[in-house]
Amino acid sequence: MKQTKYFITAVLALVALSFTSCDTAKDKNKGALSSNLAERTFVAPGEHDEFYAFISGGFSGQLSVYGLPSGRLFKVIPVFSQDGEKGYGYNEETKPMLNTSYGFVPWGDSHHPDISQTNGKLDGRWVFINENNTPRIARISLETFETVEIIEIPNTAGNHSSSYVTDNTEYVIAGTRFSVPVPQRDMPINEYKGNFKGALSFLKVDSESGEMDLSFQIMMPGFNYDKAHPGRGKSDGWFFYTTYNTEESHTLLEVNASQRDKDFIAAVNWKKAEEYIKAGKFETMKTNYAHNIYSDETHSATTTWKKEVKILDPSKLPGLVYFMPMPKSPHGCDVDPSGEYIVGSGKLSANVTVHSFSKMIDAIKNEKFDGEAYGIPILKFEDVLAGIVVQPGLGPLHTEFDGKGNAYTTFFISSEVVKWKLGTWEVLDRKPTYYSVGHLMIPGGNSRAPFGKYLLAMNKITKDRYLPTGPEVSQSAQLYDITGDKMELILDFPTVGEPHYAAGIPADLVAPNSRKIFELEENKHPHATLSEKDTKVVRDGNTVRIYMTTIRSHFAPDNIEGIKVGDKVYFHVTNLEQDYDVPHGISMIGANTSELLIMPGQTETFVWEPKKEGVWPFYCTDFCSALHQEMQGYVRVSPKGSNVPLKWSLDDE
Ligand code: RUQ
Ligand code: CUA
Repeated sequence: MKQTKYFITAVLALVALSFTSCDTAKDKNKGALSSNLAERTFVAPGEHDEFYAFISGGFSGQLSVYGLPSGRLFKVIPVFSQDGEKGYGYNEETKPMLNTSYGFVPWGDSHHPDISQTNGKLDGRWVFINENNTPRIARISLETFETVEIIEIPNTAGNHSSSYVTDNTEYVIAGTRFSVPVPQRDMPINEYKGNFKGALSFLKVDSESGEMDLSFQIMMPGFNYDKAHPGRGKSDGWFFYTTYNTEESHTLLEVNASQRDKDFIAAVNWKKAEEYIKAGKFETMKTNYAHNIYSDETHSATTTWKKEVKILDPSKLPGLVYFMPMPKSPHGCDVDPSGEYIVGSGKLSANVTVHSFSKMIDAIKNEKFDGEAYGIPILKFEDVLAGIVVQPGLGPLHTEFDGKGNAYTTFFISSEVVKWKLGTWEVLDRKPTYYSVGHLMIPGGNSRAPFGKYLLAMNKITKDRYLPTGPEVSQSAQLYDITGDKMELILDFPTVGEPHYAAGIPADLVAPNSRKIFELEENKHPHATLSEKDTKVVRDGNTVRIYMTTIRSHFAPDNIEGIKVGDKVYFHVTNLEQDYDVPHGISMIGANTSELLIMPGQTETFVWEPKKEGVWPFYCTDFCSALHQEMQGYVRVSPKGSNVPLKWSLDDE
């Protein structure tokens, strides 16, 4: 009897053992597990993704468009950097988009995309994104998926606490990470303290056109303004900014800006700011900044130089700004969908600290202040504290929300995403990320109505995740299914550049409005050619303008003579196609710019300055039809001073 018992135990143990080893084996080659995961991210051929994800490119300066859950890359939208693929920043039409008060800047550092909202819900009209290095905010149209506006931000350096929108996209904001002398001037660096300033900018967004206008700046003390978030719902009307270096140190910040136990969250009442502006309580400062707008009618961008900005001084304007103490150099500043909780992530703190909007309002009403900084009242930490998530991980950075009462915070140092409960502050789940996660995104996760199905983590370090590609490896994004109690990592995919934040939206809020063509009869480009019979070549001194058209599968004209060395030749090319997905390209040997990629109904221009006599071909760069290879032409270039007459033709006519 005893023996039988032993025998059964032994068998059970063996069975258990074989189960374990079987599980481990499966885990190792990820057989059943990965086919199950693959199903959840698989979008069958011909089917569409459920979400768009707009992922910032960081040092690429661009914004890439991915599908979720597949992780497929659809487009890289050029924003702050030139892009030879699309001619952006190279063709004459889009060059003005990169004008700044520092001159033409061909590169940018793009950080935080945010989708426009109506009543605190994503409305799918525009994406805003900030440029950190040469302070700018861009607006991208979700009809054309093109950058249609870039505005420079004056008095700013390191435009990082940007570019988030209010509940009704009344404003998109920009804030300076580095404080600087305002106005800029020659002065000793070690006189920083008390003299440098931090500008917080409020850009009004036109509710119809989306056009931005720098309404006013709040001139804050010389701290670093790192991240920002608008109030939502009950806290609509406020904006919150994390600060660090409240020590106002100007050197070795890794030590000197980490002295204080607490920095601040700056709470800015922007409705109050509007009142002060209305009441004329501002100063007008002379400045100079570029405002670049691209028109879908002229297919061209123009730069307007703005010369003034309205400045509000918070030390003199009661009720405009309050400081809430927040532990240890906070980075992320995130507001939950109800608008009650303001989450600050102290990079050097072991905890995540959450402040309460209603407590803040009470403390302000009761005037319970704990001193002031440069005339701005400081609230007492305990009076505004909602709760603390105790020791959830190391190096908290950013938090997003699923709309079901949960928050998700990334931890850079401990490489994980931690799910915790709003109100009880308990940690519910944690999952590793590979590796060193920065931002995370839940579609609509910073709005009043998140779509809490997927979470995208954006990692700084990739190491062994993909095949090696030399010393530089791609950054990676990781997708988690967050519909269950526990998060599940279901996909990782490489990203373009190094993403800082992303914005996700259900595809059906965007896809139906996506533009297919530009109407030819609405083309108001000053050098458009609307039919082949209107094509021509015009000389004015050394300047030659070729008014050219494209249609499958030829250029008109395709033979041009009478061009001379030393000429400046403008190719104004109009694509006559009126069908979806039929762009034509054009490239010219010896042109020191990029090709053009011209959408149906659009006109674009490049400049060619021929340096050598001869007969030089041009061709279409976009495989447009079975006869794409036949889509080519010649330009005859004669020596300077030659009298070969100007001539152009198609089929010798
Ligand atoms: S900020 S993680 Cu612009 Cu956090 Cu990048
Ligand atoms: Cu047109 Cu190829």
